[in-house]
Amino acid sequence: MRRRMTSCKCLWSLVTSLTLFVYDKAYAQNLSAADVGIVTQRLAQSATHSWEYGARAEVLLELNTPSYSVFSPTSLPPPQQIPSNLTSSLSDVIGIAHMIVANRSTSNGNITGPQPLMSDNATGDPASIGVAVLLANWTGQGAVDGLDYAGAARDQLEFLLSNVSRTHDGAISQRTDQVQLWSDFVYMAPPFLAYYGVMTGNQSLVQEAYNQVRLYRKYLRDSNASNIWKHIQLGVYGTDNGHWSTGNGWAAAGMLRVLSTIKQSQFSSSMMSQQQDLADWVQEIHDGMYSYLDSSGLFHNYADNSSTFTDASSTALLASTVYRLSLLWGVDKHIPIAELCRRTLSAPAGSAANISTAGTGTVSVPSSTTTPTPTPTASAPYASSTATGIPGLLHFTPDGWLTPVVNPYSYPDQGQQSPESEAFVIAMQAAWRDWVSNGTTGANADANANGAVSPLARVSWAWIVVNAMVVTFLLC
Ligand SMILES: *[C@@H]1O[C@H](CO)[C@@H](O)[C@H](O)[C@H]1NC(C)=O
Ligand SMILES: *[C@@H]1O[C@H](CO)[C@@H](O)[C@H](O)[C@H]1NC(C)=O
Ligand SMILES: *[C@@H]1O[C@H](CO)[C@@H](O)[C@H](O)[C@H]1NC(C)=O
Ligand SMILES: *[C@@H]1O[C@H](CO)[C@@H](O)[C@H](O)[C@H]1NC(C)=O
Ligand SMILES: *[C@@H]1O[C@H](CO)[C@@H](O)[C@H](O)[C@H]1NC(C)=O
Ligand SMILES: *[C@@H]1O[C@H](CO)[C@@H](O)[C@H](O)[C@H]1NC(C)=O
Ligand SMILES: *[C@@H]1O[C@H](CO)[C@@H](O)[C@H](O)[C@H]1NC(C)=O
Ligand SMILES: *[C@@H]1O[C@H](CO)[C@@H](O)[C@H](O)[C@H]1NC(C)=O
Ligand SMILES: *[C@@H]1O[C@H](CO)[C@@H](O)[C@H](O)[C@H]1NC(C)=O
Ligand SMILES: *[C@@H]1O[C@H](CO)[C@@H](O)[C@H](O)[C@H]1NC(C)=O
Ligand SMILES: *[C@@H]1O[C@H](CO)[C@@H](O)[C@H](O)[C@H]1NC(C)=O
Ligand SMILES: CC(=O)N[C@H]1CO[C@H](CO)[C@@H](O)[C@@H]1O
Repeated sequence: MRRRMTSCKCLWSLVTSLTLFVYDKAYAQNLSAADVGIVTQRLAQSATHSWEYGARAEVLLELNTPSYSVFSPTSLPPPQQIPSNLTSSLSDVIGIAHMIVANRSTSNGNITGPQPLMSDNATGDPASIGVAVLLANWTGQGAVDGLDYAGAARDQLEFLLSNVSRTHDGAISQRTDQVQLWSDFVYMAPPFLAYYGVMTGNQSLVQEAYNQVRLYRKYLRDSNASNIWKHIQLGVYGTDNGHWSTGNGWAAAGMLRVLSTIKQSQFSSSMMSQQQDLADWVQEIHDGMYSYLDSSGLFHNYADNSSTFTDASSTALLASTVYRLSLLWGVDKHIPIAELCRRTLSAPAGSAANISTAGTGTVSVPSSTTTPTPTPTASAPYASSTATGIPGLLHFTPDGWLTPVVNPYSYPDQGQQSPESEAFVIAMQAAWRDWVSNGTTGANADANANGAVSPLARVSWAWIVVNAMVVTFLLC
């Protein structure tokens, strides 16, 4: 009797821990703080281009100092006096602004007057660093290091508004040598224009941010391809009529930044229709993009061209925008599919993802193996992790690079180590964390006509767990 009790207890705890393990692995997948710490390190080591600095500054705010990100539900501008418990987490972002402003004269050949924050043939890209520069000005960094952050931001603004060529209807070119529009621009320049307008109380700049988005959508949206955006239009060379997935992600993410900047600003109540448009245009991209998602849980590099390789980079960026749209505008339609994408990107090696069949999408570890419980090599918090790799994850290399990814310097080609993809992982993780802490709204949204699936066999798993427990109970 005594022995029987003991073995029953054993069996009971085995069954519960096994089922909880399976449940956890299948449905509670997320990157650990140590994993994100490694990704953060890879980004810090590799970001050297203007837009990489800009994206890095933005995602560091979102991850480590969310109250200073435009996605904070608090009003903009943020407090001028940085609370003492935030100086440390803000220091990397202020450091980026410092390094860029200290070097901009050298970078631009010692010219004075209107100029980008760093020399670049892409006109919009340096402006992406402008939000960090405006923040450095606003929080009084100039009094500490003697740099003129406001002047640097003003020169960048004037350069964009006055020096760069435009289309006849006013869209600012993304190139210096010809008038050409790239979907990427929407993340780079409009969020800076909007933030500048809010910081200086200049509503026409906020309106200009909106106008640029509206014009870019006018030229790039493809009504022949479910309204997703073409990559590059106009110009005498370099047009790309394809629907680059990362470009659609940049566009959605940029629109959300503008939307949130307006929403949290003094202009919120007088710019309601602009906010509604921006939210609608983000959803329009989601509706189109997710209808093309590959059954592996990743987008193809060109969303609607299944002969192009699958790309985890755009998959991460777009997932981040789904959580943000839910948080900002209560649109939960694509939450279940974004959750499948996020779980796929966070899954242990050996996992199988298949999201092809409506209602039965899964991301699960193979039940036949006893292996790969990923054991991160460090447990330190995000910024100070000293680990060197992420072993055992399906979509990361052992040293922490997201894979497979597009080459960020040659967009038709597959790449190896993409700094921007590391930023997108952080954006996804931060947005997901905020969405979780706000109550995971939409997690149970129903399947919809665009291929989204309900968050799976949650019910079936509950069924298995309950059965296992009942059987064990009866046996005992
Ligand atoms: C910083 O301190 C304030 C109180 O002064 C507190 O409300 C806030 O949660 C703290 N933030 C962090 C990140 O510790
Ligand atoms: C400063 O700009 C120069 C010229 O563009 C560049 O070679 C150098 O790497 C930059 N320095 C830093 C710290 O970015
Ligand atoms: C810019 O100024 C620095 C320091 O005065 C000088 O070393 C450098 O040669 C100048 N660059 C150009 C392009 O004139
Ligand atoms: C801009 O383009 C020209 C011509 O292709 C190239 O020589 C130059 O290095 C580019 N400048 C930057 C900052 O990328
Ligand atoms: C810079 O910050 C000051 C407050 O310290 C603010 O009054 C000014 O408008 C800011 N300038 C810009 C360009 O944001
Ligand atoms: C910007 O435009 C002004 C006015 O036309 C011109 O003087 C200046 O050289 C231009 N600056 C750059 C960096 O192109
Ligand atoms: C807003 O900014 C634009 C561009 O710098 C400027 O021309 C305009 O005078 C500003 N408006 C106000 C009210 O400051
Ligand atoms: C859609 O296709 C039609 C017919 O080929 C073409 O005339 C039109 O320009 C296309 N629209 C876009 C946005 O490419
Ligand atoms: C997912 O399942 C569908 C239908 O069973 C199959 O055609 C597809 O190849 C599978 N995809 C993956 C990535 O396993
Ligand atoms: C799809 O991609 C393949 C591989 O890059 C390319 O050869 C083909 O032209 C593309 N198809 C379309 C319709 O763009
Ligand atoms: C959290 O959700 C509520 C509605 O459920 C919403 O009003 C609020 O703005 C959300 N919080 C954030 C951070 O967006
Ligand atoms: C926000 C959240 O749920 N984070 C979890 C991610 O996974 C780790 C385990 O790897 C948990 O400890 C976290 O709580």
